Amino acid sequence: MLPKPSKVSRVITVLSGGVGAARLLGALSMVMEPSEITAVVNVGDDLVLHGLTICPDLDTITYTLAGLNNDKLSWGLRGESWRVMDALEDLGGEAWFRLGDRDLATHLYRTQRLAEGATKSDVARELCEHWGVAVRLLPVTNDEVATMFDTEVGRLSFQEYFVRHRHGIEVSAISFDGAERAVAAPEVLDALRTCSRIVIAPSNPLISIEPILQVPGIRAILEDRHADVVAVSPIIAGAAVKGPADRLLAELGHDVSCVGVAHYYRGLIGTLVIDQADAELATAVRERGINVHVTTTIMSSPENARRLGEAVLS
Ligand code: FO1
Repeated sequence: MLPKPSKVSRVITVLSGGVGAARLLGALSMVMEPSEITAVVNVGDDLVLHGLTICPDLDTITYTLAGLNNDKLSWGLRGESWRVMDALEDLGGEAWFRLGDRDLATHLYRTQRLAEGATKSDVARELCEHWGVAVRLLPVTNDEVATMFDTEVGRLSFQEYFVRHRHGIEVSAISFDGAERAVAAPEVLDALRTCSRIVIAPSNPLISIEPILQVPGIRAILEDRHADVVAVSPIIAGAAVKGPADRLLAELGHDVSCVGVAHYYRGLIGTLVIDQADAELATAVRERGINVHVTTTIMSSPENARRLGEAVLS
């Protein structure tokens, strides 16, 4: 009798937040077939504002892979105008979370489709098809998961902390409302079980990756497959490339280094990709039973991005 065909395919699955993940997915698309990449995307930053459902991480990735992202802001669309927000501000409306005129069309479209009974997964697929994005984007769940911050000024939603307070206030705890009841979206668990490699993007471990891990079933798959899991450290030389990862790690008692990242992901990863600037920390990571790959992890040029993509696949 012939042996059963292996279920493992060549595809890779990337646990993804916003900007760092978008860049890594772009880098991976340079070195492998984009259609063989699945991104499982955080929805803990999502919000409903002006009656519109906004999914920042899904949109940042879609816009970036479509070549439409606003490089200057690192969110939203390039060539954007702000007439609606300016008019809203003029009326005294809520304008702290800036939605560009063209970006608004995405949120109008999503909200209409959700009202018709579509899911966030459906909308992500439709937007990718529209803009020719071949990477498969899967929101981790179609249920509501809200990342919440206990802070010195009270309990805040993600965007209140991140945008309204410019992530400049002290955080004492982070929680994920709804996560324990959430059901992984169609294809998510299957993608994680059957891919040849799972990658954790250089996104914020505490607020971009953790809400994905909190959805029932996901952490267990990573634990089971940890030898096949590669993470890219978002901390380089003791600082975050972007955003508040360094500040939050320190405030919540974690070591602000790639060793701290290795410790945070203990039991979940087999390999950590760290930056050359942290080469001397490789031994400390290895002592935690994790393989280390040292390379340039800042994707500041297409050559660097390609090298990181190759490192993640090697
Ligand atoms: N970030 C800001 O700093 N200010 C904003 O006004 C803002 C608006 C915004 C609108 C749509 C969108 O998809 C993202 C937006 N972001 C904005 C980025 C977002 O707050 C964060 O970068 C992510 O949630 C963190 O990954």
